[in-house]
Amino acid sequence: MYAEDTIVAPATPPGKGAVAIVRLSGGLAMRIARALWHPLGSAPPLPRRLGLGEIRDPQTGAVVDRAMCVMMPAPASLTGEDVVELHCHGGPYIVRRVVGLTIAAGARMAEPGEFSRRAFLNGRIDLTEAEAVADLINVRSESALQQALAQLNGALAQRVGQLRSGVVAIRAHLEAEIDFADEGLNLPRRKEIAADLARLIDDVALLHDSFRRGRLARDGARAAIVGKPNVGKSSVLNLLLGADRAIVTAFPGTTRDVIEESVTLGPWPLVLQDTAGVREAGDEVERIGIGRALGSATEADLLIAVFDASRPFEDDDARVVELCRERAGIALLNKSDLPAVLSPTELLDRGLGMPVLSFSALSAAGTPGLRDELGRALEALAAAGPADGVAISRERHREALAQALEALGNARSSALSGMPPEIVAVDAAAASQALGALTGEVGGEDVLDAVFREFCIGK
Ligand SMILES: Nc1nc2c(ncn2[C@@H]2O[C@H](COP(=O)(O)OP(=O)(O)OP(=O)(O)O)[C@@H](O)[C@H]2O)c(=O)[nH]1
Ligand SMILES: [Mg+2]
Repeated sequence: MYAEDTIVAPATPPGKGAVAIVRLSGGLAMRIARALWHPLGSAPPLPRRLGLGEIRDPQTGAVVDRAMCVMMPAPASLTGEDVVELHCHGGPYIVRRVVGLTIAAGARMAEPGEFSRRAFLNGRIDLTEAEAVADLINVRSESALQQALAQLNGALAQRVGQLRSGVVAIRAHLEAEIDFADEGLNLPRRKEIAADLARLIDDVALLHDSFRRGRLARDGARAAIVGKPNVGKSSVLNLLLGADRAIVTAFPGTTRDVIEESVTLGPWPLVLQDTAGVREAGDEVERIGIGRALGSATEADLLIAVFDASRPFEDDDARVVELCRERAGIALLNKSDLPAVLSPTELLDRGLGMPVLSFSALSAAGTPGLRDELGRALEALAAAGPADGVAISRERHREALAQALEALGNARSSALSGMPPEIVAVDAAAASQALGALTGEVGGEDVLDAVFREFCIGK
């Protein structure tokens, strides 16, 4: 990839629409635009102002489209380079034709994420802001939107910057020691530095632990619906979805595989998983399905455990109670429209540690209560992390913070055990490096490749 190339790509999705935007960035962008686009009326438009004109094929002079054009000169543009947007009529043929003309005039097709990558390389945005752009486009809920917007506004970058300044202050302290002390750190200084490191470790750990909330806001929590066969798990899924997604029959062992669907609960996205009924017996297919059900239950953030109020408690129910031990979630005592045999008290006596809700998937009785309980459970999951709401949402962020934590921990033990200040400084430098990698201040091409790979062409 050569930054001096002028790149072009449609900025709008393929297909028909009212308007399609073809975007150019690079040193030739303005020249290419002037060769193709001719303003209607007298003067060419001012920078950053839309003007109406015609796009013409420079070879033949034939009009290709009537289109608006906006020129955004460097450096105050999306990418930090000269940027031009041609707002054409939104038909796939027109877009192909206009892109073709720009390429004939010297542009080349952009690679996925190349506009954002250039914005990053030219210092317009940091890596976390670039990731926020990708997140914004994939948003499916209010919580994901707010999280992506905060990150786009630099909330995460600022927090990481603060942590990094903390490390820099400690390093400065150490440098002074290295310059002026000839034998190791003196005791009061050492304790002071260790205390500073301990405070910093707490702050980094808080941000590290916000991953769960960040992921929850971005991707949603997963709730597995578990229970023995025929208790009404698939009926509960269908009820929450408001659609006949899973097959429901009177035969135990109907659901064989994990069925996954997304819903939103207030601001939160929630992925519901209907699973095979857990029991000892069954054929090979059912046993595989039960294996998957148990896997889902282990991985899920929440469990919705379903029991049949019209049937006595059995060994298979006991397995479900066991599955719910120490887990967040809610238990449904389903089929409460039928004469009751199993009571909430008995479930609690049998060792179930979750709130129990009397429910009927048939009559929908208890649905508002279930939604409330799930909402509360999601809020509780989301409560971890810094109080100001800054949260990390990607494995990449978590790894960088884990590395910083490890390095700071090492620095602290070195300081406490009276190691020479140079040794402490090496660990502090590693922590600073890890934090810098998070925002992209430090790092190689491989990090950038990994971040921008998930972008589509035109972003
Ligand atoms: N009376 C009554 N019947 C229900 C209720 N919920 C589900 N059923 C019935 O119970 C039977 C089993 O329902 P499913 O939703 O398929 O149960 P499941 O737990 O998914 O069963 P498996 O997939 O076999 O594990 C069906 O005949 C449903 O119509 C309820 O609240 N009341
Ligand atoms: Mg089922």
